[in-house]
Amino acid sequence: MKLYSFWRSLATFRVRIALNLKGLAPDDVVDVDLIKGQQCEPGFRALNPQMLIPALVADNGRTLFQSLAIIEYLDEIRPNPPLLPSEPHDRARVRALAQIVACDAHPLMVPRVRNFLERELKLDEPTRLRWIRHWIGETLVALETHLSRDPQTGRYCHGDSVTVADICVVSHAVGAKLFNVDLAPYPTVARIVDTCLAQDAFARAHPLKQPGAPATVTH
Ligand SMILES: N[C@@H](CCC(=O)N[C@@H](CS)C(=O)NCC(=O)O)C(=O)O
Repeated sequence: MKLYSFWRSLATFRVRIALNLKGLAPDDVVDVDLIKGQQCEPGFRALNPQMLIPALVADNGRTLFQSLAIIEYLDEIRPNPPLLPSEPHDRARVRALAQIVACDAHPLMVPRVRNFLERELKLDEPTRLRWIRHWIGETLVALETHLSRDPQTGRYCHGDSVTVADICVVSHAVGAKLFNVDLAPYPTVARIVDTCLAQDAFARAHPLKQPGAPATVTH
């Protein structure tokens, strides 16, 4: 397997966590520098016309894209430990929590959106940061409300086993920290995130642990 990755990419962070949980290691990790705009270069564009990472070239040579699709693929080829519960209603809840992050929140803070706010709409940096922190906060409120009131929340987002919901919630919380958003007002989210990040599979996948990452980030 070959993973196209960048230290700061939260979507690739999700895939790295899933690979670690499954005990899978890509043979090759190719750096796509999002700050330099390498995702838009012809070579990568040919691989993923959407010009986004992650992309995963599977052992059969076929290219997979979209983090949630890649994670479900990994779950299907390597079913243990499972990243989705077995009962349909539970699966829907886990997928819904994951999609709050991956489908609704994350797209509002990716480089292409931030670049558009800066270059086309001419928004200054404080205003762009306000945009990002607003959507991070709205998402944390939604996650905290769902997780704190639902008896199905356990040690993790759903019961006492890690699921794709935890992978996504951790990616959002780590993104929040990169943008200096305090998690203290969201105690259930913070507890689950701390529990996950205490595990090697999550900790090793952290953006700041990847090659090329700076020691600290302010936003
Ligand atoms: N929904 C996609 C999002 C992928 C995505 O937006 N990736 C970001 C990095 S986290 C990216 O490659 N951005 C490049 C850009 O915005 O130009 C997924 O979950 O894989």
